[in-house]
Amino acid sequence: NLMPIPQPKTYGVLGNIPLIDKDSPTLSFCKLADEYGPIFRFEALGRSVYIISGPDLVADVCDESRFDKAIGHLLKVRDFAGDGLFASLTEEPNWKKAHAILMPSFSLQAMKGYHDMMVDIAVQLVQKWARLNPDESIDVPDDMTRLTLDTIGLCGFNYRFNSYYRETPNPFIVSMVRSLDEAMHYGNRLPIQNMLMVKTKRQYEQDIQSMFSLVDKIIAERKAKGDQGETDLLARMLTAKDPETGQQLDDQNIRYQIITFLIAGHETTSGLLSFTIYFLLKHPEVLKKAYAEVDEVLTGATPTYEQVLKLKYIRMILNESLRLWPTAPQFSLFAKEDTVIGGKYPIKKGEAVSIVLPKLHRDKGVWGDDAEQFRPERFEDPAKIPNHAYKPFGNGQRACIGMQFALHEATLVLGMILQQFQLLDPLNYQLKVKQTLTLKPDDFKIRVQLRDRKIAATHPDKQGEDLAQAP
Ligand code: FDE
Repeated sequence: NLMPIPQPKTYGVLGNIPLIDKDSPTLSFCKLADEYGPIFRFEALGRSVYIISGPDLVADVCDESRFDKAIGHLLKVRDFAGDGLFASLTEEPNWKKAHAILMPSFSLQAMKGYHDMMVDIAVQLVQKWARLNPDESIDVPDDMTRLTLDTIGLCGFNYRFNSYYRETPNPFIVSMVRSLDEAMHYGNRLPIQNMLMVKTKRQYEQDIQSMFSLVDKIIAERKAKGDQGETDLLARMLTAKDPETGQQLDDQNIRYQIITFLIAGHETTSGLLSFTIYFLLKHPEVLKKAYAEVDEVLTGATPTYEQVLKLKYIRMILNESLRLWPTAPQFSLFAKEDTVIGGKYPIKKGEAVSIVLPKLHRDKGVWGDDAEQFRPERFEDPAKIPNHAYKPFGNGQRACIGMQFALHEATLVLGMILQQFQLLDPLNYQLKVKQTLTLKPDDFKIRVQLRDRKIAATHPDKQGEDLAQAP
């Protein structure tokens, strides 16, 4: 009862490449899935991958005894993220070591230690918005990227990117975004095309060097300063030992981890916040409930750690936003042995599958006929969440280590925004999704109005001030 796996039509050596929009591969895969179903074969320049979006198939490939994370699509990213957590194979020694060393830094408990730093950066966003003139609009993804970059910089390495003090993105980010973009496009070009793109290649190499030099400087400065009781990720990476081997991370790996956290920790979370604001703008009934919760829970000038945990409805809104627009929209696995999935599709040892989340997350069979609708109430009862049709943070041991971090940060920031502002949509924004490696609403602008003009936000709060002056 084995079934052949369908494949769209091919174009010579290019295989199926002409069928996808190179600037937005995931959305192209979703469209192809409408046509070819929950599994189809995709061929590109002699490589092939099965694109999967059906819940029963996903349940099978998420069985860690049969499948493990694949990195074929991340080979270029390894030029700058090396064998850091995100781009390494599970069997590489540095994955296991870094995973063991860094897990405690990302536990729910550990968020308590980051909370004040997250507030410090969120206050900067709120103050910027509070000081805008009524006719000035906000580029939401831009300001969210400032926020998430500055947050991971401060919590991770006690480094201030100070993105709210600059008009254009930090040069580090320009390099990072350009390298990621090149890494995404590289694999879909013919080798001869890549060879001819001399300028692009030179720029790419320069970008990587400039990322390395900033990060190496951060590491060297910390080492020179010596241990002064810092509790950030960097301190942990420099001192903690892997409980199993007793070994520490080496300097090159620490560099890769820092770049990894900057990549993984900022684009994804800023996309999440941007899509969420979009959904709130377009769903007044949800927004009303969100205001009610925020007004009940957030009683002080800035939220406490405990208050953030009480913002249950905000959490549900974020979950629902990650369902419809999972900002890390795809992840890949390979078969450890020959196997069969969904009871009928044969996958050979070493073959790769890739899960397209936006399609999986809208499966009507699992989510119901209103699967396309934004309805946070779906997440009311955690027991009712269909786990194999909801994977915004990936799967198993290779799932997102930053999940608690991203959710605490996003809940906190949304809470603070709603506490202070009325959201306005004077341009009646129509969603256009843009893909880099992650998804974001493109060219998304809003306006805001202070809900209460005498609010604390216009006066820097004491706590924020103290932090800003901390050594
Ligand atoms: C990871 C991750 C994932 C998986 C991928 C694969 O498998 O390939 C996913 C899906 C994700 N992640 C998602 C997400 C979303 C959001 C919002 C986030 N994410 C966020 C964040 C933050 C931070 C810091 C992070 N994140 C990080 C990370 C890392 C490091 C990783 C890797 C892990 C391992 O070990 O592998 C991830 N993340 Fe995330």
